[in-house]
Amino acid sequence: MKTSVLSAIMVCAAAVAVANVLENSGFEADVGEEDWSTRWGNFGVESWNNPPEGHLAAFIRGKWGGGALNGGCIQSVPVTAGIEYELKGRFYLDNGWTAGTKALKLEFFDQDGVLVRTYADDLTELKDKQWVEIVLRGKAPDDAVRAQVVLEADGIGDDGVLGADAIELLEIPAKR
Ligand SMILES: [Ca+2]
Repeated sequence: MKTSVLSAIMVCAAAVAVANVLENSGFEADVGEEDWSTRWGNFGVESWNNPPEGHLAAFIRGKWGGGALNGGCIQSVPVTAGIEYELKGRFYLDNGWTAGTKALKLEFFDQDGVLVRTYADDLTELKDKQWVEIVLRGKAPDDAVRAQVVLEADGIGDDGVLGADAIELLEIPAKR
């Protein structure tokens, strides 16, 4: 009897356990090799616009802030094949920030480093001067060993910023 009660508790715990596998999800620590290892263009971490998590958020500035036509960041993490993942974050834009293309992506790679599946949201639901939650889900293919979380923009206009905070990659437990 004792054993069965314990088993039931463990099953319940497993069913609700949703672990974020990203490091420095809210950009509160200095970004570096251990977390957002790849950063480019007009990317920076700032305290602007009342970040929804902590005191800092990531921003891709318009051309005014760096001069580049692009910007972004990538974090790479190991994943478990066959498991459903949920990528979510809070995003913001203001002062007429525009880009030719912009996206939040979840890219799965096999052991040879070959991209085997991409899930993406093109961030069309963003609203001026508001932090909006974006969520996308994708299953890690059977041959996936790593994933990249990518925030990117290209063809950036002169003004404004795109903000990002609380970017989490959650392992969704299989239904029992
Ligand atoms: Ca933050």
